[in-house]
Amino acid sequence: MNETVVREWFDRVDSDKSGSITALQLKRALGKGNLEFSLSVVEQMIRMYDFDRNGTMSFQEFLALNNFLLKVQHAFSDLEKGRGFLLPDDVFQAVVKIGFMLDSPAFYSVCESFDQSKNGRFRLDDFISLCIFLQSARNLFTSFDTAKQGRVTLDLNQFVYCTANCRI
Ligand SMILES: [Ca+2]
Repeated sequence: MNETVVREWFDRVDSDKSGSITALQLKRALGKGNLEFSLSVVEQMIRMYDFDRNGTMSFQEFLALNNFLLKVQHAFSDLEKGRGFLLPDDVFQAVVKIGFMLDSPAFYSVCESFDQSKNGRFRLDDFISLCIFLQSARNLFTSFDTAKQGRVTLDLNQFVYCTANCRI
């Protein structure tokens, strides 16, 4: 998708022509593309790339979000094999493709929490929600891992802050 196409989409979603997209506008637009997310998932999407932290998406911020969503959608389509859903093993391969290396306990807990219908089948919106969670967790982790050692020490307040920010 080139920038002009994204610009046109952005302008359509920005129905009140304010120059930025709100969570509700984005939720409606994704719903038209058959992607149904709860408002809290859409808010989390915005938080990931809301660089100026004003709660809405400017076009530049939206470009970054769009790149992430495209990467996630490609990983999904590479592995769904025409079924329209991924099985847990496919989800594992797909998240590796996107750049997340998780061990089994971490991977299976994430799978369990995003398997909305509890049948081991991940549709595109489940998979996107799962990836949004992982990306948000990584962003938060990175913000605490200031020494870049792949390890952080948190006190209870920081731990509560992290879990509250990742909950979707
Ligand atoms: Ca913003």
